[in-house]
Order: sequence, then structure tokens, then C-alpha cells
Amino acid sequence: KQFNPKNPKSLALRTHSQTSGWSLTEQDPFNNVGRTCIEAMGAALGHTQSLHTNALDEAIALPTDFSARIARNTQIYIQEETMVTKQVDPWGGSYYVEALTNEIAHRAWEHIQEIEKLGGMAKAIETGLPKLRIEEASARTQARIDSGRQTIVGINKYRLDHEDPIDILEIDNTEVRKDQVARLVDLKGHRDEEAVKKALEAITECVRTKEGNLLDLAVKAAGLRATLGEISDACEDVVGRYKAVIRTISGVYSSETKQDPDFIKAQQMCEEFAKREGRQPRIMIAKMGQDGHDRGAKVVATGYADCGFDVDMGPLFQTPAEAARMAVENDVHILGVSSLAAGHKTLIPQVIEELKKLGREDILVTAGGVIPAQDYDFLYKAGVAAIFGPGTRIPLSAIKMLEILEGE
Ligand code: B12
Repeated sequence: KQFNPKNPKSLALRTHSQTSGWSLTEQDPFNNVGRTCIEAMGAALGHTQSLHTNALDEAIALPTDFSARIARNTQIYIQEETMVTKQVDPWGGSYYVEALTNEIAHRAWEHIQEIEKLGGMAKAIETGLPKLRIEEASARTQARIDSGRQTIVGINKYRLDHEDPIDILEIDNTEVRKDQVARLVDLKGHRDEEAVKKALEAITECVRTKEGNLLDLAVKAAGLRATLGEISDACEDVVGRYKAVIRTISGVYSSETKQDPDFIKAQQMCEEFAKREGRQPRIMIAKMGQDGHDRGAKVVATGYADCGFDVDMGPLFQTPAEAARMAVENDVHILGVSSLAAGHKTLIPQVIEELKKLGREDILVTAGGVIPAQDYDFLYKAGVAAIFGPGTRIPLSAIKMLEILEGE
């Protein structure tokens, strides 16, 4: 249905809501149960038709059975104990909520129009605009949290002096990989190789000639047990692999946090470093393995650049050897690994090894992202100089890294 900006209710949507995992904290994680309940309640009051609730250990690891049960029960509680789902549009007529709905619809409409002007979403993605807007908003939010202007309980207020690690779900990456490889070998040993080869050739041909239905051919190939990797390789033979253009933004973080004493201190330390060493401290932010979470990496890249670092941003999905080579070629002082997909125990020791092979063990390796406290010692022993998890204040991490560099 066509959206009429004068009447936000003309936007008839089927809605699925996911409570915001981003707003959940590694620190004092039981606070996350309350946060998720309020977010889920908001979604239910906004008459969402389906709902996902995050677990209390969202910012630490994959959920345990315990944390998943609490997350599920949060929904059941809202549904079966509060009965809010029995009413149609319970907030209908509330002046304040209607005003908010109106405001958000109009602001969303501005974004939609910006995208339309670029020729639609596919074209907009090519220009990098939607991602840029997300990154600007993330940097701004991070700066507001870091400077204390936006309260996050347990992070920038009411923080505990000491926290005991909670029970988490531990997954042995090496074992998972071994199992997966064994399953692939088994699968490939029990399929009609000739039929798979033909199906994949048909895909390559379709991509080359742009004739036929690619999705249909991919479904047929999958039915013959071609793997996802083989199907995408069959396309890649003709069209190559999509390479995202890496763009970093500057000035957004500092515009929100100029007065923060820690930010000012980090800037001063960068200036002193540059005077002493003849160049700015240089950091490369690396994303390795199959970890596509680049928001934190982009946020810290922006923050460090605004503090006065010279920042290089590695592409997504680098191998440890590629990341180490890029760090050496760019002659960085620090290689900062951002790891959110549980690859830290394998990929970080590997990148340290690769730096050694290149004779550059002097490059400081630091890590950030979703790394459970239980794994810190393992990483320190592997040679990581400092670890900065979710909730890290960017200026403080910059100061810490500069202090380590100074001490060397
Ligand atoms: C947003 C998000 C996504 C987005 C990512 C968008 C993007 N472009 O980045 C989307 C929806 C695409 C996504 C997808 C998936 N996600 Co996700 N995601 C998250 C979430 C909710 C927030 C991450 C985030 O952006 N935080 C905000 C940033 C600013 O914080 P941050 O990265 O932690 O960075 C801070 C610090 O860590 C530190 N820092 C970070 N990097 C560095 C680097 C250096 C050098 C330094 C000094 C500091 C530093 O400083 C930053 C500022 O404080 C987390 C849960 C969580 N709350 O952390 C799950 C989470 C990371 N995702 C998870 C999973 C499982 C997935 C999927 C596999 C889900 C699926 N089955 O498809 C996919 C995988 C995609 C892929 N290819 O990797 C898991 C990972 C589990 C694990 N580690 O064991 C998590 C932990 C959720 C969970 N508990 O299950 N995800």
C-alpha cells in the first residue's frame, strides 16, 4: 500500500520485532532481563505480529539453555500474564505515543526519499549511503554513552567494582570446524558428482548469458547436494566477488564528545606521541574470519581517528596472514582485532604468529568485541597486550594503548 506521509497509519505492515541486542550489556548482565522485558512490552503494545527476545548473556556469548529460557519466558509472561496482546492497539488515542509514531514515520520517510532519489535501495547500497547513515548514528550514540550524556546502567553509571563471570556456553571452534569438514566430505562422497557438475555449469552459464532463472537453478543444484560454497563459486567464476568499499567517517564522534576530559587527554597524548615519534600513532583495525560484525570496528575507527590516531581499516573476512601483511605494509604501531563471532581463540594467536613470521612482533596486538572474561588469560598468554570488551569507553582504550606504546 502506498505510504501517505500525512497519514502515518497508511503504512500497513506485517511487523516482526527483535528486541535490541545492541542495547544489552556485558556488564551486570542480569539488568538485560529488565531491558528486554520493556523492549518486548513496547513491541507488543505496538501490536507486533511476531517477536524475538534476546537472552541476558547476549553481549557475552551464544545463549545457554538457562538464559534462552528466561528470554522465551519474557514473551510468555507478557502474552499470558499481562494480556496486552488481547487488545488491538492499546495505545491508540494516546497523544504522546501518536505524536512519536508520527515523528518516526516522517523521519523514516525522509530516509526512504533519500534512497529513492538515488534510484532505489540497490543503487543506494552501491553508493554506501545506508551503511554510512548507520555508522554515523552508531558513532554519535557511542560518543553520547562514552561521555555520560546517555545513561546505560552498569556501564557509565552504577557500575560494579567487581563482577564475577557468569556461566556461558562454550563452543570449541576447532571441533565445530572438524565436524563440519567431516560432514562435507561425507556429503560429497554420497552424491551424484556428474549431476552436481552439470547443475553448477548451468548456474555459471545462466550468470554469463543472463538467461534463465538463477534462483531456480540454485535450488536444483542444492537439491542435488551442491554446497552453498560451490553454488556461489559457480557465480563468482563470471561476476567475481563483491568488494565493499571501505569508508570511514570522521568528526562525528568528536562533535558529540569534545568536552569529555578523557577525550581531551587522549588527543593530547596523540599529539605528544606525534611530536616524539615524528608521526601519529597508527592503528589498523582488523576483521578476520567469517565475522561480519563491523559496526564496533567502524565505531572505534572513527573514535580513534578523532582522538588523533592514523587509522587503517582492514576489509571484512581477512585471513590472519592477510591482516598481518597489511599491518606490516602500513607500518602500524598497533594491530587492533575486532572479534564478535567467537573466532578470537583461533584467529588472534594465528595473527600474532604471522606477525612474528614477518619479523614484526614489535607491533602491539590488542583485541576488542565479544570476548568472554573467561578467555582473557588465554589471549594474554598468546601475546595480546590489552582487551576491550563491549561497553569500552573509546578514549580510555586509546589512553591505555598509548600508555603501553609509551612504556615500550
Ligand atoms: C549488531 C549485531 C549484529 C548485526 C551486525 C551489523 C554490523 N554490520 O556490524 C547483524 C544483525 C548483521 C548480526 C548478524 C549476526 N550475528 Co550478531 N550481534 C550483534 C550485536 C547485537 C551487537 C554488536 C554491536 O554492534 N555492538 C555495538 C558495538 C559498538 O560494540 P562492540 O562491537 O562490542 O565494540 C565495542 C567494544 O567491544 C570495543 N571494540 C570492538 N572492537 C574493537 C577493536 C579494538 C581494536 C578495540 C581496541 C576495541 C574494540 O569497543 C567498542 C566500543 O565500546 C551482538 C551482541 C552484543 N550486544 O554485542 C550480536 C552477536 C555478536 N551476534 C552474534 C551472532 C551469532 C550473529 C549471527 C551468526 C546470527 C546468525 N545466526 O545469523 C550473524 C553473523 C553475521 C556474520 N557474518 O558475522 C553473537 C556472536 C556469538 C559469539 N560471539 O559467541 C552475538 C554475541 C549475539 C549472541 N549472544 O548470540 N549481528
